[in-house]
Amino acid sequence: MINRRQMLSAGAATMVAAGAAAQTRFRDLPEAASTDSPMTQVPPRPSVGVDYNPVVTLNGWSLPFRMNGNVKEFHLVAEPVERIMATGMIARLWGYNGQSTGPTIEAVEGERVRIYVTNRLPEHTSVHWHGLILPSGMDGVGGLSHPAIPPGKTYVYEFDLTKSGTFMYHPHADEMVQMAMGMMGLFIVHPRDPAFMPVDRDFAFLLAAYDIDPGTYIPRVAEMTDFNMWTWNSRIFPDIDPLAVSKGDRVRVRCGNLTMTNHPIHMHGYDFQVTCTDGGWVPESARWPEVSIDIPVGAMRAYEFDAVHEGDWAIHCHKSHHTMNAMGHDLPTFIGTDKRKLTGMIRERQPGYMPMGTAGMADMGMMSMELPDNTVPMMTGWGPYGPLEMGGMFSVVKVRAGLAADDYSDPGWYQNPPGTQAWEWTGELPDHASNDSPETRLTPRPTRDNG
Ligand SMILES: [Cu+2]
Repeated sequence: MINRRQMLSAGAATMVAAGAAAQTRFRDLPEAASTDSPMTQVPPRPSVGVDYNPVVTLNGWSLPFRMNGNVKEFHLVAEPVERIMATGMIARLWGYNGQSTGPTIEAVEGERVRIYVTNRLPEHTSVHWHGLILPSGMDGVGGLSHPAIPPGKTYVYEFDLTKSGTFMYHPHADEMVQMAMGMMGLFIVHPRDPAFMPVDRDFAFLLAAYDIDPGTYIPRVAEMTDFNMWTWNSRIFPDIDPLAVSKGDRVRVRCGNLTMTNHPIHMHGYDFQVTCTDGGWVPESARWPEVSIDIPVGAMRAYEFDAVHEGDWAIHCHKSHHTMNAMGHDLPTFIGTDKRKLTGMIRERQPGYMPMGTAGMADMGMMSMELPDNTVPMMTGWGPYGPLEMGGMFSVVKVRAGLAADDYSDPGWYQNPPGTQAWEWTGELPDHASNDSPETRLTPRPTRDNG
């Protein structure tokens, strides 16, 4: 393997072939691909190396690679980036290759990878390959595994991918600041046997939380708990792309959590099973059905389902303040109050003032309030029938018949077949039962009158 002196000199000079098994042709750095687009970029199937069905990173992309002999080479660049979190909101973050979150690294079980990491940050960094089994010196804990990568330098990580699965990467140097600034990415290792756990669509995203005050651009990096931007791949609803699925597809959704709290991800319309964690594949006998899957801090979960139910199905974090965008939490509750007198007094000074929150907070989703620069409404997003009153960690799984295999574009809103949508009742209402007693009551068995 690489010794420390080689590691330190790898930035300026080219790497000497590391390890007996590695064959190299190129002696220069692989090109560092970059993108300034926050849109989902569906990766092409690999044209060299072992074939696999690429992962689709929501509002993200996969890092191009080159085969250097039998080694798959990548070039990650840690650098300041601008991320459009949603229309009207830019975050000045740190990321990789032009974006936060960073590009997804995809490779195949059994391959050797060589990952060049160039540090264009103003401070040192490192890359920890979360969940991967590798030599201690490649583990990326600055100061423990190797010296942290100084600004301007390039280090090389090289290891064999001993198992397939769902992993991620992030710095392990000034970790609190660098992750609060958006430094993270997915690392997917496909099985060498294409017949093992095949799926038709394979989606992936990382949960990341930021604290960006309205009107500002840079996250408050010392925040511990009170975040206001709950993102998937550093995007917030309504600008998280939908998950377009063709009816009948076998679908996998992979999700990793690099925030400071857990996120119960709930998907409507289906039950599903967790098939993979960052520890490996879950044996079939150990899986159980779920409709919400809690993603613990610093963990990954992948679940699978057969897309047999057509429709538009919400997928979201079930902590309801995580499906909100920037909001003040110090709001008094006005539900049930009569603000008419107060409204009159305020309107004397500010004509057109509208009281809000007296019937709930849904009116905030209906109104277009004047906002400071560079922020987004707390709840937003419109569906075909009105405001969704959602932000943050929310998207829609859109299952449609007959989508082409490589078509991930938004198919628009689902047209519910006649007779399959809730409707307004305008007839006479039957009596409704009511109960003001706190005591447990046994419900009588239904009486049958059909003989
Ligand atoms: Cu959440």
